[in-house]
Amino acid sequence: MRRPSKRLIITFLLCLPVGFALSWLMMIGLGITLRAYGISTLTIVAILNAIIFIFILDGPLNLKTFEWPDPVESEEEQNDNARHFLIASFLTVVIGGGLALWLSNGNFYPIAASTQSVPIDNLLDLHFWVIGFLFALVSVFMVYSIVVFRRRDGDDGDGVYMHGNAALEIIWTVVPLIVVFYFGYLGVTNLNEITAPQPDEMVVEVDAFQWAWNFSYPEYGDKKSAQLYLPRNRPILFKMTSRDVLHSFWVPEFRVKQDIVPGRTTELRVTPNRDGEYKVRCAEICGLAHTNMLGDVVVLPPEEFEAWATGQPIGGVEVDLASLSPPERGQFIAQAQGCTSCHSIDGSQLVGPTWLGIYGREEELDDGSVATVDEAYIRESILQPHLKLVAGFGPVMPDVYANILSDEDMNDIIAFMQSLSN
Ligand code: HEC
Ligand SMILES: [Cu+2]
Repeated sequence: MRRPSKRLIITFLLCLPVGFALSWLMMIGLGITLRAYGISTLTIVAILNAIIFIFILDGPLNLKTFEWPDPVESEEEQNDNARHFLIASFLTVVIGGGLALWLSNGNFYPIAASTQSVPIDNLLDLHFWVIGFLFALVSVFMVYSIVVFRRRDGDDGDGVYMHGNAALEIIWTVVPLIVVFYFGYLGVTNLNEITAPQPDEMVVEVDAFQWAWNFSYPEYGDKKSAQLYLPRNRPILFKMTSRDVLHSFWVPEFRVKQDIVPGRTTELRVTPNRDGEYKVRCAEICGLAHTNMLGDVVVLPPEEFEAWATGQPIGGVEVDLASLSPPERGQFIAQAQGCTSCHSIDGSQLVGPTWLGIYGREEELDDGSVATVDEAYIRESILQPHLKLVAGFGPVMPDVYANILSDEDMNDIIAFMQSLSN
């Protein structure tokens, strides 16, 4: 085995600080904090980087023998090349810039309704600039070459054989490296910004299940709701749990998104800053009716939210339940609670049995017995959904309504079902 030369050892020592700097940047870029991985990991990565560095310096680049190539073209050819290069560069800038402007101003995003949207949208706009430029760089030079340097009639010659271009290779390695690190840095600082705890946060508990959402407000005596009402400009801390499988909480207008994992409480911070009605949707495919896992999100001025949270009517947003007839109220509650994403009211087959003609129906159960659908049966089906299963259906109805629906709610739902059987 050859002993390492003195030059190699000196280069290695010189490379170490560079390796350290590079590794540190890399870790920031990947969002890994030193706190989590410690200085020893950094050292190992730094030494690896230094070794890679030496291989580059000592190998293909071989600094000792590196020389800039002499131009082989005639002056006329050089002028010609410069002209082509200029035209293609000009087209790249124009097309890339145009594309970036169009992408970042083209109204491709939903309305921004939270303070967290601002840094996220800015970052995305920045990406569009890089994407526009890269797209133009590749496609303009390619299309230009295909068109301008195409084979003419009678041209049977071969192309010039070129073997590498060290200067170009260094540039197209170093420039993207810096860009990627810079974006990594932006990503970490943005993530820190949008997940930082805020003063005066209101906790809203999110209970996700196949296939609906429930929200409760510990600050308001554990008020529960199937729709997410939020006050404008108050930082919200969502504490989210799942009853069954993986779900993901996503209101596109708020931009941020967070998985909900059974057995764990995950957190998400949002400060809604724009009144309006939005939808929360599940962004993790979670079973048959995943696409129906939608909930209403209503952002209100603080006074109106206060009214809602303390059980008073709020102007124009919520239906005044008291003014409705029992079947109308039942329909409203069934929709608000997500029952109708599994139970159709028109006879079509969804995840659960249709409610058309349900009242008084002779229902065959999966143990072979037959039950008549009456008030007691319906109550039992809602309060203990898995006690008796309708033949042909699995135990997928969420076992959650016992502490959400009041006795009156259930009476209204029963009245609604009766109205579907006349
Ligand atoms: C995730 C889907 C799902 C949701 C949401 C759901 N159910 Fe069900 N439901 C089912 C399935 C599946 C069955 C049949 C199996 C069984 O009996 O549990 C069922 C059965 C029933 C039955 C018995 C039906 C029959 O024909 O015998 C009633 C009554 C009922 N659900 C009421 C409700 C009400 C009220 C709500 C809302 C508060 C609701 N369900 C929400 C899936 C769902
Ligand atoms: Cu889901």
